[in-house]
Amino acid sequence: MTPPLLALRERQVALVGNPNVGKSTLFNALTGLRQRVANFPGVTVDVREGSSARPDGLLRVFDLPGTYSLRPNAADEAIVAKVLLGPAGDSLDVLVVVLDATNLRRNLYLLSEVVDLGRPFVVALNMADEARRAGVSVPRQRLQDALGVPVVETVASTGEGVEALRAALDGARPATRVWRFADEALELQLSGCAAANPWESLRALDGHEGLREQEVAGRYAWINEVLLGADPEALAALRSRSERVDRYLLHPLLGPLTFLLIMGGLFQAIFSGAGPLMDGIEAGFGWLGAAFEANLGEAFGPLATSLVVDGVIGGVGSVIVFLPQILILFFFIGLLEDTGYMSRAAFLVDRPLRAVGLSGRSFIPLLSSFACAIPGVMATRTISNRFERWLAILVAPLMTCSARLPVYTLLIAAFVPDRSLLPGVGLQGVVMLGLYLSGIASAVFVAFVMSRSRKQRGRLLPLVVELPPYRRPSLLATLLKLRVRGGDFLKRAGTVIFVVSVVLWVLMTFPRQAKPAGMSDAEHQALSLRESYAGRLGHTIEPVVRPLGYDWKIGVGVIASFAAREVFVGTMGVIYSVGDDADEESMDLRQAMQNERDPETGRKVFSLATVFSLLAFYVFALQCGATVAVVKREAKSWAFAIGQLLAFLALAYCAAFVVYQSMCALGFG
Ligand SMILES: Nc1nc2c(ncn2[C@@H]2O[C@H](COP(=O)(O)OP(=O)(O)OP(=O)(O)O)[C@@H](O)[C@H]2O)c(=O)[nH]1
Ligand SMILES: [Mg+2]
Repeated sequence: MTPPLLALRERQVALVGNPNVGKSTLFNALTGLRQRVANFPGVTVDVREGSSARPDGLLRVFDLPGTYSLRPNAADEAIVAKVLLGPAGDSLDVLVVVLDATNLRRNLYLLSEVVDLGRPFVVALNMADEARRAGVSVPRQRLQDALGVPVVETVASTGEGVEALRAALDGARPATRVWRFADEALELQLSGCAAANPWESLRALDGHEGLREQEVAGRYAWINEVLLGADPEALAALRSRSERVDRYLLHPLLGPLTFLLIMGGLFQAIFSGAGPLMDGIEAGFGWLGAAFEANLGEAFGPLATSLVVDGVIGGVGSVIVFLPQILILFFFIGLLEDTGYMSRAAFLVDRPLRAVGLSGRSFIPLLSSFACAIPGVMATRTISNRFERWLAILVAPLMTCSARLPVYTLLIAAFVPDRSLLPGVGLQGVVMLGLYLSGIASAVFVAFVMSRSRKQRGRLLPLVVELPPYRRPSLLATLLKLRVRGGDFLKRAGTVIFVVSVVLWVLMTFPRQAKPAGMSDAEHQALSLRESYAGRLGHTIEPVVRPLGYDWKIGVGVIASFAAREVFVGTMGVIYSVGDDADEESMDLRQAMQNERDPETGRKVFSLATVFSLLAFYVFALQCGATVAVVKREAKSWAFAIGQLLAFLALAYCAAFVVYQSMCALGFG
């Protein structure tokens, strides 16, 4: 190999610090990437890598989960210890210890541990803006003198001080141990120990009585020394603003009420806010299909035209229509995350969750699952109790993820009357809220049953929820987050849903049926569909789905949606465009579904009972390969992942069956 003309200096840098101090924000500022950040502890649970190339060299940056100590309590903290203390740590050139300048007393503890590792480091005093606003005097100089390494004030969210920090990396060096044992004998032993660094020396002393307590006391004595003269009152002033707000938001009565109002508002917004945009996108795809057919239909021939118009535009388009809703959902979740309200909600639900074997610690993983179960399951790494973590992984997929939103919306918009119950409260929004609540209720139920069935219940540690101060969300940051998530959604539509749509089109189009003389176009269409591969498959499974009120077409849609839930919508899009009577005016998907009739009985296929049976199925079914894979990884067990998949499938089937049969009995069949 020829050596590069200009050998770039490469440095590996890891960001270490307490949870919620702004490590990921700093990571984003350094690398230009978009790691997830939010105003609550435990957002990052994995090591993320990014790099930034500059004329002076390449910076490879690692964003780590937050931790209070290098002696881990939970899986996410263990990752930090593993990286820093393991072989991976040896390749790190610089540790950037990120401190929250408004909360130094607690933050300095971890710093005192990192110093003991004997590695080169620098310190970022982040949240400098909040410290200034609160009038806290940050002992930057004193810290720098005590450690002998650069200490730089930063505001990661605006980028202030980030350049200075980058420049300061050159000054990184190891520091000598900063704290002392009060007990002289211990101190003598520790300093006499020949291990490579103080951290290992401490390990060598393990087993000494009272060692841990003495160590902690020694570290805090140093912290108090550094903080001498810093003004704790000002910090209290900063916190008190949040506490005033919390008097309402954590009130035993007003708190839960506000929580429900916020959630209710969200669903209302999803419906009323997204409508016009969705209509626009729908019209756009309709126009696109028609334009393709009119201009290129001749050149492509009927088969290829059908593939493009019915398969691709019909399938992918009908899913992309839901982009505005997904964006509204994520916009709201983003606001909740960035303000700091999430931790309050965790606090509110801690008590009730304890009754079912969970705790406030499970709240954020479960709430994240409303966006998607995958980050939700990963976020369970912050839960230190093994059984609770296991329970949270088990029920996370019951939370209504955004992939269900298109299915719910399509069915609700088409079949639930758009009636207003109270001023500003629509029936459709209420049904949507009900579906979300059903998911929650079933999760609570499953957790309850599982925690009761366990003979020896694990002791749940008391919840020390950390309530971050309320922060004003930045509109720009929220929009950037939206771009990432909207991009993910479109990527799914462009890959999974695209492929499944094309495959379905093929299954619905072949084998081709010759048109017997005298048969009308519409009859030929129906015959082709019935005799296609999909049609035959659908008819084979029909006996299984009949008791749930589904015809073979719905059955095909449900099966296809095991690839991804949104595929159901795409399938309906393809089925009803392929099956569209050629001579009929093309109509939108909702109308097509409303008008669909059983060819034998002439009854509407989508009765209310069928619609709600479908909704019930989607509340419970775990139709997501990616979730199964992540559950397997996090629970470290295929049996768990497959068992969960099958159990939820059985649950979904039973729920749909009960809903359909009882609604039929009530006359909604
Ligand atoms: N005012 C202010 N807010 C900041 C600053 N840096 C980060 N934030 C905000 O603080 C919150 C936490 O930021 P994150 O980057 O997610 O923190 P983290 O350290 O990665 O947190 P974990 O991943 O949970 O350990 C977010 O709401 C950020 O927008 C800062 O310098 N000033
Ligand atoms: Mg983070």
